[in-house]
Amino acid sequence: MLEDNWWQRATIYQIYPRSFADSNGDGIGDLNGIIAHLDHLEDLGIGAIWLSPIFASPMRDNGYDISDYQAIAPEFGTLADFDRLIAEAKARNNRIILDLVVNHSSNEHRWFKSASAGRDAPYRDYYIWRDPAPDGGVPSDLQSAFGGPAWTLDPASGQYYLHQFAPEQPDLNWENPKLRAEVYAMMNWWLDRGVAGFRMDVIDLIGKEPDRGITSNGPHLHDYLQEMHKAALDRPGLVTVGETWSAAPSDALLYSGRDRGELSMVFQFEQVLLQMDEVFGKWRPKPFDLIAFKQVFFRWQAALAEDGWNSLFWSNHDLPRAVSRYGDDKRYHIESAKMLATVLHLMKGTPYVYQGEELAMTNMVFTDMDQLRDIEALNMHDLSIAQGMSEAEFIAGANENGRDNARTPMQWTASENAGFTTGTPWIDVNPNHVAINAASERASETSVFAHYRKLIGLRAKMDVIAYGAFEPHLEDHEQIFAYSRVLGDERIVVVANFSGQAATADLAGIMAGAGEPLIWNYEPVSDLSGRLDLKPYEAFAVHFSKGQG
Ligand code: TEU
Ligand code: CA
Repeated sequence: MLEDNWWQRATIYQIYPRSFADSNGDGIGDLNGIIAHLDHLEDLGIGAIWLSPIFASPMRDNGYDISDYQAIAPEFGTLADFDRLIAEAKARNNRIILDLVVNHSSNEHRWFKSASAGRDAPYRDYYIWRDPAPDGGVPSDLQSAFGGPAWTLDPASGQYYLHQFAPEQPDLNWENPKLRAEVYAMMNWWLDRGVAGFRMDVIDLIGKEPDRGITSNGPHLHDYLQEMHKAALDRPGLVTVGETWSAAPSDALLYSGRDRGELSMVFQFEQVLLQMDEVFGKWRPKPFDLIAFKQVFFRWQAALAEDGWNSLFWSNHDLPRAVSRYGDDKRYHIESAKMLATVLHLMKGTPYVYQGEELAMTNMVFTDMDQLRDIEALNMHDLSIAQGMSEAEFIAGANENGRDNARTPMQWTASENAGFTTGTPWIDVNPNHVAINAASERASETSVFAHYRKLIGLRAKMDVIAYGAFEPHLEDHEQIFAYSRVLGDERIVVVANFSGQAATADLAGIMAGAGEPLIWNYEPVSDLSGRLDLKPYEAFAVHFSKGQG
């Protein structure tokens, strides 16, 4: 049966506001900059924009540390600018999704300032405080995601507070019903202003029970989400996507099952986690293993076939640029970027495009620690060096996987600072903007941008892409990523060479004969009747319907 939520046909675009477009020359992207570029997203066919946090914040983690949930960061603009953004987006059939960061706040939030006043302070219970261990040290050995202990001592009260990220990001206490009610009221305030929904930062962590060593997937996590749904999310047309690094497919069914009353979908990260080293994590990445990588997607597609809903993404503001990580941004830049888009956008689920991905923007080449801005990289640098990693290896790891790769400014034009700002950008612009930029991509019918636009358009009009069943092919092939989508008498076969070497695929058993070429990155292909020879990063989809083949 076909479901009919707009977000099951739409493609969502993520904007990292600080790096998207600067309208006033202070070197920092802002809301007016976004408004000025909405036509870019309209051309692409985007149905909703997820904005990384735009709220008041000391910006220790670029807005993932919020000091006022109901104010816009002054460097990004005003509430009036935001209302205009909603209206201008709506005029282009586009919607705005906000980033809800409620596992933690900033230490400069008025709640935390009040809470730190003393053990009896009115907001004390909005956060998580524990006495020191008998030896005076940290209450437990929980570690922060950015390195170091997850507890920091508040000297005034003699207690430690919990922070799963930086010390400037104290964890909120979801066991406190007053905190929960206050979050739901804040959500309703934004929804009443016209936002279409929320991306929920590390939402799998809100049920933490630090005394039992539980961080993700706490016992009350789903109770809280169901309560949140009743209090704020039960509105027609609303979309929600939870960021859940801990989720297995069985968890995704709990979050996104249609009768669960929780979320629309979650972001899952199994394909990212399997690339990480046991000790040094992403700073010492493992060699890429396509078979294991495919297995993750095939497992998720199968598990959410009847209930729940997948989100599809290669990159975001925390991950390296897709074409650099999974393609070849030197020898096969255009081909591999189109291949990646093809593979992702024809699976079942809602695709997400991270700003610049549609231009095949690449990782940066950082040569010096001074160029890095990310709090995670700066912290992990010191810790990794202390653990015996060399300076050169850390920079190499940061170049491959550091979060700043995704945060270099959007490349609008070939001119100075890529047209991002007339001032000094807060982080270096990638020098390759002279060749890779929106102006040239939009002017070409064969660009990566044109390829994304075509894929997004196909999903919007073809039921088989939005709702067709997923069938994996060639699961043990070391170079090829292939699958079918099937609905009624229709079948789309997607075949992609995920490698820089020629590859051969035998799909004769899948569907013999001629179909209609749907999309390709070398030459159109219509015939799957025999062995197929694919060029490096070649990818195409063929559409078969009744009467053909
Ligand atoms: O990310 C959650 C998270 O776990 C990441 O910090 C992840 O560990 C890291 O990127 C892997 O290298 C979310 C946001 O997306 C991220 O930008 C924030 O820094 C973080 O939460 C804290 O709010
Ligand atoms: Ca600005």
